[in-house]
Amino acid sequence: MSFDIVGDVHGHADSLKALLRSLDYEERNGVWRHGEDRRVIFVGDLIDRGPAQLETVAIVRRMIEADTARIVIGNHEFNAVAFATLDPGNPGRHFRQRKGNNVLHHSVFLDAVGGADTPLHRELIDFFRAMPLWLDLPELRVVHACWSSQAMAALQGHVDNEGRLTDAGFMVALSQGTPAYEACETLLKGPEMALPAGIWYRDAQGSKRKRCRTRWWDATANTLRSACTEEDIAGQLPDDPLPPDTEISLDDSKPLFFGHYWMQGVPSLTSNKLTCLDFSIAKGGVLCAYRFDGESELQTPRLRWVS
Ligand SMILES: [Mn+2]
Repeated sequence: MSFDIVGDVHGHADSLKALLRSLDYEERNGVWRHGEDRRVIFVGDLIDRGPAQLETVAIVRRMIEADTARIVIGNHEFNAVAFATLDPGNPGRHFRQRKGNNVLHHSVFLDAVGGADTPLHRELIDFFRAMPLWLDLPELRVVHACWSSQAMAALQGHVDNEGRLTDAGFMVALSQGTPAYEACETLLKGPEMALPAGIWYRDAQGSKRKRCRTRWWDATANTLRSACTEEDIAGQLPDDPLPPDTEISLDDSKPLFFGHYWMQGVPSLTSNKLTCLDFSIAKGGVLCAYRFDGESELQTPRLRWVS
């Protein structure tokens, strides 16, 4: 089976259509499909930020229904489910509270569906809930942010045998502080580490952060300095070993594709075993795909992209 794995789309439907065209897909009877036996796999984060979120979701949904595409859930779809789901432990409140930045960052999507809790909103939330957390196919693996067998083990009993959270599983996984919640954070946002006392930075939203994402995909990144994804502060960090609870045992026994990390510049492979496909279409970058035909070592010319 051959696949074209597509990075975070974030509402950029025109770029998605251009990318599909460049990969020799065409739209027939409302569904994008390839003439030969190829399917798309999306790494999640279809929504938020971009201008055509509903069209993006509609394209992907029709492809999934026609079995010309598959998907894993991104943190933005997971957050959308949390925003739409009442927390029985806090009567009247949703798991993701409907205030402040939670509303601001989601407002284009909410406006597009006609507001929170409208029939279209509920319908798309059901679509998001049916997305698996990961895909483990015979030839390759896909996850939104980080492949972690520890996180997957922590979700045992909460997911079905296709990696989808069950209804009961969602109620646990949406509850902050549970092992299932932490496991979803790792899979969908990637592992983080605490910074040493006194070191902090401001994230893209201007918030003060005392934790940073780690370069979990690099087996040699085993010190605070080498593991920190924030280039601006990495140089201030000591070359001390990572705290043991931040370690993720890297498993690259099959080709692995992920998104989420807002990579910059001309797309390149993360390594010849695994690669990030998020090249920041929503921040002036490109929408990137990898054309996979069963090879066990990834090849740079198989990266394709459109701006
Ligand atoms: Mn993401």
